[in-house]
Amino acid sequence: MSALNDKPWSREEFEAQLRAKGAGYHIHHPFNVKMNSGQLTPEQIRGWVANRFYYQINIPQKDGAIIANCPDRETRRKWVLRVLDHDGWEENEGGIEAWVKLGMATGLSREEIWDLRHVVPGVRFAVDAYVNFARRAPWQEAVCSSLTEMFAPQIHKDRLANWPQHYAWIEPDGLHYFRSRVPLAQRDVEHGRQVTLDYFTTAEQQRRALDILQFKIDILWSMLDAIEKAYP
Ligand code: AHQ
Repeated sequence: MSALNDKPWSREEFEAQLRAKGAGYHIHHPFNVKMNSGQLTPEQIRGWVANRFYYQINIPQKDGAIIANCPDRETRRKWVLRVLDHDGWEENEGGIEAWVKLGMATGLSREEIWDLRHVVPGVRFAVDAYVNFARRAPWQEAVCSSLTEMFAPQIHKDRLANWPQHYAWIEPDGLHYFRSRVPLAQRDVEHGRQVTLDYFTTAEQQRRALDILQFKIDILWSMLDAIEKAYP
């Protein structure tokens, strides 16, 4: 495309292009489709929970990397909430502890969750790629990569709707994490969306933003590929 007619999309069209990436979101991955239709065994559910724990415990370090790279106080004041949501603070146990409780509700022990014995290489590499990207990239690019959460409320709502029916053997209290994430994801996306629409303004930058979002979508997808292969 010549530079002359390389006009940027309007904010609305740019956001629509970002949201169109949802077609590749891991909600559509065969493993997730099986999960939502009750086709997974207890061992597959436990494998997924134990592997996703590695993603969850790395989110605060990913967000800490964004904060470390961000010179803007207003942005940091908001972004720090994400660290607290996962690590907890004072008597609030946080999302990582809620994920441990999810794991224990599926029959995993606290010890085998925290010692990461079940985490497969493909999950480790995908998660490490996400954290390292956030450390190295401009903080606005790392913000953009978090926008896969535009599609997350639905995936959490699916679990809340389907697990009690299909996986009645899992203690319902264990689903607290999914319930807690829906409003938090919506709050996080509102901020990440504003930063992204404000920062990526030229046509070339907007194409870069789509590539960044695709990179993160591929991270989530490849995590399920690795889990699916490890738990046939
Ligand atoms: O539980 C999830 C979470 O805390 C986050 C943080 C956010 C980010 O900063 O990249 N993304 C994210 C996601 C969570 N859960 C995933 C799921 O399928 O349960 C979805 C994932 C995301 O869409 O990025």
